[in-house]
Amino acid sequence: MNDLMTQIEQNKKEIESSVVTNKEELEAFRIKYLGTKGIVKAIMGEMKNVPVEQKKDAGQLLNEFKIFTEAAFENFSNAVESKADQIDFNMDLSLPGQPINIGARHPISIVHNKIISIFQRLGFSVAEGPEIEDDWHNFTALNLPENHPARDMQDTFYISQNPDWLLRTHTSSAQIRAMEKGELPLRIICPGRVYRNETISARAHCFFNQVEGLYIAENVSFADLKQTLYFFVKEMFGENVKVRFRPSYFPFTEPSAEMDISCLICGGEGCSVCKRTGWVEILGCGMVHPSVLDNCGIDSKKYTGFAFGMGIERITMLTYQVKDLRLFSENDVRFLKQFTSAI
Ligand code: 2U9
Repeated sequence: MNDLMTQIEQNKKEIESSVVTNKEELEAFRIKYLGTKGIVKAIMGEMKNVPVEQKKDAGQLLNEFKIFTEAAFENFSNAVESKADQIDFNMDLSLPGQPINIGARHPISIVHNKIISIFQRLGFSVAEGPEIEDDWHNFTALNLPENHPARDMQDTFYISQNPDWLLRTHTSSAQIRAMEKGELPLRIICPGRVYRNETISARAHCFFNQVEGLYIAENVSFADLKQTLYFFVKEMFGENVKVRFRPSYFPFTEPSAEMDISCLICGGEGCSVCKRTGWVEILGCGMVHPSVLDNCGIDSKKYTGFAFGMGIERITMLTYQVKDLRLFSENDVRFLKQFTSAI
């Protein structure tokens, strides 16, 4: 036991006077004292020679020594690390730094920003709403009452705690909320993520992004709608792109139309992208249905309005020739780093 105490005391003194200034010395210290063949282990091995009645005291002494040695190692280690952090004033500061990978904006964000900036120049402001909606704002207020057949095409996900809650199928719900505030005239665009209960494929996903627009004032006409969308197309796709409107049906607009642009790939000659028609559909639009205005407390005798909606993924696919929708949400950097934007 006395022998053990002497050994511990000697080693403690030695540790206290040790000098560790760099990583090599730190490692040498660790091996000497804390390694598998180190002094702490060796002294512990001598426990077997200690008489039984002294084993408890000896064990305590040994444990204290182990903690003392480990603490010393920790202190030396911290000192060496902080020294490594210090600036080396002899280094050449004129050398180029390590390149920083700054990444790239997501193609959906690039197109989203471009669409928004075009409409902002026309006086539209951005309005947002919740992604978890209630039945009224997503369907009923938009002339889609319960059991309306058009609900079938917009099947979505419901929240089990409350059958009235769902994931919005379009950003029209945000527009309903803006209309309910009653501040007229209203000129807004609503970008955002929307959801549909679809089987995922190259052409469909359970979520995508939309930009919808709404202009309500006195004497707003279909001519205003057409001019606004002409301006958008020219700014978005260039001066030479042609536009056509086809009659359509949406429960929330009357009359309704779909707008096509001349194919960006073949210029209207016919190719695989436009399925040899020379035209590609880019958005839906129409005059806001009077019932929708009335549902939001707006006098449909005094006010009229137009609305339009487009899928950002669709516009992005056309702009960048992306053939598979799933690429936008897979987060594969090899795909994402190919897009550049000034915005
Ligand atoms: C209010 C009233 C009317 C918005 C409109 C469309 C036509 C349309 C689709 C385009 C592709 C949805 O993303 S998509 O699948 N949208 O065709 N959207 S009119 O009409 C509104 C909106 C708000 C209060």
